[in-house]
Amino acid sequence: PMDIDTGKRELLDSSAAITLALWSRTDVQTHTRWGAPIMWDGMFQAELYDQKHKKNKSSVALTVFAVGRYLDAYLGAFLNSSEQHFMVGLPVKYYVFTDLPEKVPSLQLGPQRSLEVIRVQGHSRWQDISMTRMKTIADAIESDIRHHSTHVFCMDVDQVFAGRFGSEALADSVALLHAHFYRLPRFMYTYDHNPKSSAYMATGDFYYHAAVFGGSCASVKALAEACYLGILQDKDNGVEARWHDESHVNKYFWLHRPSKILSPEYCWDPLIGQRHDIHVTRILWAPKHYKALRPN
Ligand code: 2GW
Ligand code: MN
Repeated sequence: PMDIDTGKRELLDSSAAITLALWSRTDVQTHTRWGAPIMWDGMFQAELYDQKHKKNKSSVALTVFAVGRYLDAYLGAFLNSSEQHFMVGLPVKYYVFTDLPEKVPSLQLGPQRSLEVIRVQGHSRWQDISMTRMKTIADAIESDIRHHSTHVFCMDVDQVFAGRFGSEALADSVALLHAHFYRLPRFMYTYDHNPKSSAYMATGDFYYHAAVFGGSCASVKALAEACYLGILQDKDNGVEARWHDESHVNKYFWLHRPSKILSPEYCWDPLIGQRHDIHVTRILWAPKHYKALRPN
């Protein structure tokens, strides 16, 4: 029943609206109270989004960090699966950030798809590997990405594409519902609750997962810069947010609401098991091997 509103909003920029009202989901929340669609399987026609984005000449950058042992453990499977499923039919440029450029696996890329390897420093604390991504992403968008791509997605490497992750996911500012929290009451969201941290928030709309976020170059750059400044400010104050960069991402999307939200189908943890509202899995979390992979 809520899809009529979603349909109206999408009508502004897409012919997909016509079918949205017909192809609805009634078992899940399909739009936010500020009018952003929440993309669930069955509420859109993929081909219409593809047509629109080809016509608009959309192109997509995908940034991924593979530092230290994460390179051998995850990068090959991430890239191979993304060749099968990520934005197929649109120009895609991968940006692989690593401290081991010579170890990046070579792979056969599809037409209009390219890959650039950019050297970054390793860090002795894993929290810093994760948090300094924000500065690197902001710099790369400014110097390179914005000249080649209209949109950018930033992803964790410890995951594998398993189904279409296509142009329906594109919008000005895109956040992802965390698979472990989407059905939990708000008080259980693990926001940063320390008033001394710049990521502090007492409440929020949803709990978002920092493993996938995206949007236009300008929006993602603004997010990455804001998160990085928050992280620096916390360091000055001798605090660290509860879930590192993810806490800052949640704070940012609370202050700057996303224009599109992806359902947990877009980044599902298979350890959760079967859920009747998860009709497809588009990205799956890879198994974690913390003991072996985390340096400290
Ligand atoms: C991370 C933790 C412990 C030891 C190593 C690393 C590590 C991370 C690393 O050695 N090399 C590396 O390249 N990374 C990158 O950081 C890699 O892209 C990885 O996917 C990302 C985030 O680390 P990850 O995937 O181990 O952390 P998760 O899955 O618990 O991620 C969530 O929480 C993080 C903050 O703690 C981030 O916000 C992340 O975006 C969230 O998905
Ligand atoms: Mn991860």
